[in-house]
Amino acid sequence: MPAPAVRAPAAAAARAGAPRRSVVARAAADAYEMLRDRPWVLWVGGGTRPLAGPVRRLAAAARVPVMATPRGKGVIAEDDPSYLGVTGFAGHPSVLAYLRRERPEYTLVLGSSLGDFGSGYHPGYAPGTALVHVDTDPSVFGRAYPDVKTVPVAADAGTFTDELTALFEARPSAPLMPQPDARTAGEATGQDEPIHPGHLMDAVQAAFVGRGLLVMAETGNALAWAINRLRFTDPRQWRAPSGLVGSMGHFSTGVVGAALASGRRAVALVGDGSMLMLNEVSTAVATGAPATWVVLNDSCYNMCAQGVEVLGLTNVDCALPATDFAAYARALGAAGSTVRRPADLPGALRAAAHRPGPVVVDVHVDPRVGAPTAGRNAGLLRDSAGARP
Ligand SMILES: Cc1ncc(C[n+]2csc(CCOP(=O)(O)OP(=O)(O)O)c2C)c(N)n1
Repeated sequence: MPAPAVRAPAAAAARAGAPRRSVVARAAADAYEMLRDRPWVLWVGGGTRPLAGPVRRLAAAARVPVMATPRGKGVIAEDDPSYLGVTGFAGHPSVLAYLRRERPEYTLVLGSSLGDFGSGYHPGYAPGTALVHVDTDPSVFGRAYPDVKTVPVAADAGTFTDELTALFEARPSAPLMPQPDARTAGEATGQDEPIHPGHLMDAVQAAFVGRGLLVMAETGNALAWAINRLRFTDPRQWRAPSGLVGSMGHFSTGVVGAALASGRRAVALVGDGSMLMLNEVSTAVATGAPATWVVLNDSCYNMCAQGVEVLGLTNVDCALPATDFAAYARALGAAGSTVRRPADLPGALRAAAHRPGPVVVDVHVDPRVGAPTAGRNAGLLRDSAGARP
């Protein structure tokens, strides 16, 4: 069947502000006509974190594969067969491979501005015909992919999703895209010392993820490893900074507020540089907050060290003095433990999960292992010649 022409957006739907439900319904009907018998994928971002239920219903009704930005992890359960993987910063190369192979004509974007963090502006995420981009902020339309047709829908993602789902549920269609490949678990890590950061993430997954706890990862290699390696089935259990410019110190402090607000243990995965820059261990001791810091201790601002090496820059000093964060924690009145051997990780993390107050787990990780930021660094090289939004 020939592809339908890309329609102009319902004019009223492209207006700023909150359009009436009937206007959103019309925009959803237009999108349905566009998507119903063409190959397409769904791309969800952090804005859909409160909409996991409706987004999952849409994905099931439309039988469409779903990819997520780093902040959208868990909106579709990361073990769901329809899940493609993570896009953008520290995302999965398997997503790009799938899109290259299957060539969707359309991509429906919900809850993401498709910024540097979510897309890296990688051309491989762009569909063949058009992006259907739903956002309450019209300034995001066309920004990431100015050369790709965008059908803008200025609407609340939740309302739009419900309207579109109802249409797909009324007329179930056959899947038009093949099921994603099973995502590989990531590079094998072994039991060597110092600890492979991927191995640490596997231990974090086993100790903390899926137990109703909030896990947050700080800017730096901790963030890259967490995005790439951890698998969430609930977006409420995962927080990433809201942009690549996320400030160090964001979660090494914020974990205390998160623990106090939720009344449950919150876990921050942080670099030693972040921990030295800013932390609130003392506040956690004062308040009894059940906060956990898992420190990726590599005596280095390693995201910078690995980045400048790829970019061919020299004379950038990223080294940090060795620091004993377990001793530091104890000096402040918190519990602290040091882990150097992979075999000791599960026990140390389990103990941290069950202690009542603040805990710092100081994990000596191997600084030589490249973080999964090759795509990001390649993007920096690719874009260095041209202006980006
Ligand atoms: C306040 C602040 N300063 C500088 C940066 C730039 N920056 C991003 S990651 C990073 C290095 C992080 O080092 P560390 O916390 O030790 O983590 P690692 O990458 O070594 O795991 C720096 C300096 C930033 N994001 N925020």
